[in-house]
Amino acid sequence: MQLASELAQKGRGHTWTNPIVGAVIVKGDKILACGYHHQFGKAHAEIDALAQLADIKLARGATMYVTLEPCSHYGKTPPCAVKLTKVGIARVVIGQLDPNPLVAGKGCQILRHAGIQVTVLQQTEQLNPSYNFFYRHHRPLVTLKYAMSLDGKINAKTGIRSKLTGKAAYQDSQQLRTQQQAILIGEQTLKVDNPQLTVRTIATAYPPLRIVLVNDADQLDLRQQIFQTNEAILLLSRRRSFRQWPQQVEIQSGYDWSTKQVMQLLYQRGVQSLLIEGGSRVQATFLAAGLVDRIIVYIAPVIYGGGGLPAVYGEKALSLANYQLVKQQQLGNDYRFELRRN
Ligand code: AOF
Ligand code: ZN
Repeated sequence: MQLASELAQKGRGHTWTNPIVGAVIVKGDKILACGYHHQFGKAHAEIDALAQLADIKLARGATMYVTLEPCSHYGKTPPCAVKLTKVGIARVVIGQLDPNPLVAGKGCQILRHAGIQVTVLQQTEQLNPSYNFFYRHHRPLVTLKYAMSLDGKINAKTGIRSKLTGKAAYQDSQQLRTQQQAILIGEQTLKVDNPQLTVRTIATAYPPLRIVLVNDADQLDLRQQIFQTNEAILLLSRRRSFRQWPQQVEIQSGYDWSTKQVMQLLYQRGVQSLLIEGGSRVQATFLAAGLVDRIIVYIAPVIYGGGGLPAVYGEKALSLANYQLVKQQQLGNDYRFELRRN
């Protein structure tokens, strides 16, 4: 299973909206074949492993270790569970059950029904945290990320962009973006920071969808940097929009866009992970709504003193009692803290 998990990792970044999955075929103490899910729409890990066998007859009586329950449905590909019964696999060891309701236990049923011995371990959940979260909670896994000064400010003066952190933290935040299917910011951050919200330093097959929450989209300045790149943008505007938008922009207007509405929309679209990147009020709103699952904070060794906005700016104090500090590290001259909800 350890080897199957390592194989699964090779597909990381190429399989969305599908999970990463690895599979190993074993007989006695011999490894006969290894496989993984290479890319969305392509063969599943089980089928990839079977294809690596020198002869398909070798599958008869063999054991397959697979990091996720074999599928039971006709999707982009036919059901793997059925295939395993046909080639005569004798035993399947499964890393985790598939939370996707299309499968969810039905894969195991098909295998057991055909007389295959099935063992389910709970060892591979950490391979696909947002995939699992999405199907269990019916919303994306939400990460909040911000950089702040030693005195908890995001800028030196309200209304200006301040460069807080160094190169290593920048590279780390680019890496973080590659793992997200969507990035969300508020209107103030769009205006003040004028960000691109793209992944620039790392090649990525699926650039995150860029989401901006605004009051009146028709008042936005189309010269802002976000509109100068081709990656998809989703504008969620409270006021109705009548404007002609550039082709990479999708507009949804005429709703309040409560945090709940945003989550519902993203769930409907199959967005499994969301990164919130500012500003202070948006962050406070999502935190207060109990919708933040991970918090990543970079702390830069500066003190802004009087001016500037606090990193989280809401009405009331928020308890982080059910969060745990899972990682702390130094990145250049900055510090990075990561908290997760229990
Ligand atoms: C994968 N790769 O190795 C396994 C998957 O549309 P399809 O046919 O590709 O089906 C996607 C679903 O199949 C996926 O959500 C998951 O439930 C199941 N298993 N998917 O992409 C794999 N084993
Ligand atoms: Zn499958």
